[in-house]
Amino acid sequence: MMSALAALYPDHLATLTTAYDHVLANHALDALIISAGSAALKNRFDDQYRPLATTPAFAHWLPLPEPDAVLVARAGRRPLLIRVVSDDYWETPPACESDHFWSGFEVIEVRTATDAAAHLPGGRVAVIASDALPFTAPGPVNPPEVVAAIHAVRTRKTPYEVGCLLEATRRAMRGHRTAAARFADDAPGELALHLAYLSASGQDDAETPYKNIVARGTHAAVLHHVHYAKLAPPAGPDSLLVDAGASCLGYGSDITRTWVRGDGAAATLFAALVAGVERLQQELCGAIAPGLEYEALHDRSHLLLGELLVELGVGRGTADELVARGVTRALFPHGLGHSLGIQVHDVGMRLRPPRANNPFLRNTSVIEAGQVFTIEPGCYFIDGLLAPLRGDQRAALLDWTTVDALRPFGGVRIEDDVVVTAGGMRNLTREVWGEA
Ligand SMILES: [Mn+2]
Repeated sequence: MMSALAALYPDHLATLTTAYDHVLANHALDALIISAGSAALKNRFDDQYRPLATTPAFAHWLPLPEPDAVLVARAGRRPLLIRVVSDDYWETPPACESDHFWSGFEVIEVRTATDAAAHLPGGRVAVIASDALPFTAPGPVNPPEVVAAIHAVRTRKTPYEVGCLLEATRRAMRGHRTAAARFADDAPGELALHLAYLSASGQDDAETPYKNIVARGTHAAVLHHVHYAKLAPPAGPDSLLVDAGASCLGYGSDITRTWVRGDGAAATLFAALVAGVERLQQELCGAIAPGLEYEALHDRSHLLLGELLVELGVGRGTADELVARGVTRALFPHGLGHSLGIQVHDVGMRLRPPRANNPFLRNTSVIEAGQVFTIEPGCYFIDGLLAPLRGDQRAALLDWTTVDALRPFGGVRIEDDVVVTAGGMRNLTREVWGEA
């Protein structure tokens, strides 16, 4: 796997060098200085540090998780990497998973973070940094127009980046399969399921691209449920929602699956809801094509959910009515998806705000080949969002007996990661699911 990624890396580096050369030329710069970031104290009274969260622009160039490293992108020249190599007998930076990238850089080693300053170029430079620099910046820090330009570069993934995301997907899928099997088998508490996921996907908690969401029953109605119950709930009909990814060389996958246990009318209906959301999720994936507005796909997901609710007897009236009167938005209050890459909510694809009725939509771009994003429709029974509907004229648009029967299951979300191609899309998640 690593050798296949290593083979793709030179082209990634060449693409990035060319793209940065354009950014430098367009902004009258000779060089861009990108700081990897420093380890941050947990709080000012503590002497423990959080793990380094590498500046994403740095991670775009190379997967080196080293505090205080500095990358210098220079017009028409090989990039320069300044490393801080000290004799620290307390700790070492995490080992790199692969060493395929070294030959792409001119490397200088210094003893302290402040020593890096002596090797920085002067002249027309700008600095990209996610926190305080250990030296005086030789140019403006994070000028917005330059930040926007390098974010735009990140929206078109290279084959190397897609390869990293595919491997991150494989790792996550091992975790998802294991969590699903444990749920079907002895159904332990959320904490045990989370730990089983970490073990099967081969990562420590701090290495996951985002905090795993592991939610059973009503907890699945908490969109970001990360405070895991330590005990299993009492036996009975039950659901499990796992929204979890894995990392590979700085890139993260983001996958959600929902499972049901038990029989009986309510569990059977919830299983039909899960199957229905999965079906509409697949229909949305199939509709992806360059030139389409992502927000149009989001709007379409509401119409499809409206149809599903009517079909299952949860909704009354027509799908159009359920959408127009905000019922689907009470049941599915988040965005259809977001850009994915080095950051789980990656940059550059929300250049304009969404319409007012899609306030949490993180992707408002026109779909283009090379983009990677998630498609993650859901349907949840969230008391705080249902209460206003129960209390006004819209109450007639839901079958409340059915809603109350489904409430103990919390909700469903199905999420895949897709790469846009010239003719449509490649679904990394389903591809890996099919490999097993
Ligand atoms: Mn997501």
